[in-house]
Amino acid sequence: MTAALIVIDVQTGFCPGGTLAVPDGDAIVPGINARMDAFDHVILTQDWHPAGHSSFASSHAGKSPYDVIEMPYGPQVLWPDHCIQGTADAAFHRNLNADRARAIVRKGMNRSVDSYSAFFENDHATPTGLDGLLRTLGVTDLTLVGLALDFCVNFSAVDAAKLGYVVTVEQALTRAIDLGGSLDAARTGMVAAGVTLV
Ligand code: VGL
Ligand code: ZN
Repeated sequence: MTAALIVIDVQTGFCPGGTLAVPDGDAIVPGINARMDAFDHVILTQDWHPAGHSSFASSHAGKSPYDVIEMPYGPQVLWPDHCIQGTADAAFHRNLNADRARAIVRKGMNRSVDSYSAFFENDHATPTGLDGLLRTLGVTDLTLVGLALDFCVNFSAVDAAKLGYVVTVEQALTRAIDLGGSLDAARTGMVAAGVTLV
């Protein structure tokens, strides 16, 4: 058994004061740092959008943040502008121990497709490369933590289970956005996919 800790999007933009702040998002940082030494590998993901990204409400005339639109790949929640490449908002939380990371996987760089999952863009087809990295490292078991539980952690956990990994989400080291029942739906979907929620 080879285990990796996958730390999802623990970035300034998703913490209080950020552009898409998850309530209490920064509270999980010390606990995540403390968990790192228990794993063979630590991987960080980073939401990394170009300005004008299609997931931003500001890119769609007449739309507001949290409206939902139909994209070629399915429904897409529109967000405030967030985590724009190279900005302070996109940086990891300043207290996250990024030095321990074997790799940083960036996602959401394709202007026309959002990417919640660490494994695939929201078209559920375009890979990020993380699966290949984990396989060549011999990783079998994944523990996911980070932000936000009902979006990027959820999509990453479900994809990981579909790819055949043994997947655990440590909920105490996550926080949720909880938009229109998204948290309950995420928990149900993760359990149905075979993810262990602790
Ligand atoms: C996320 C919304 C938009 C996340 C990223 O990290 O959960 N949510 N981009
Ligand atoms: Zn994003």
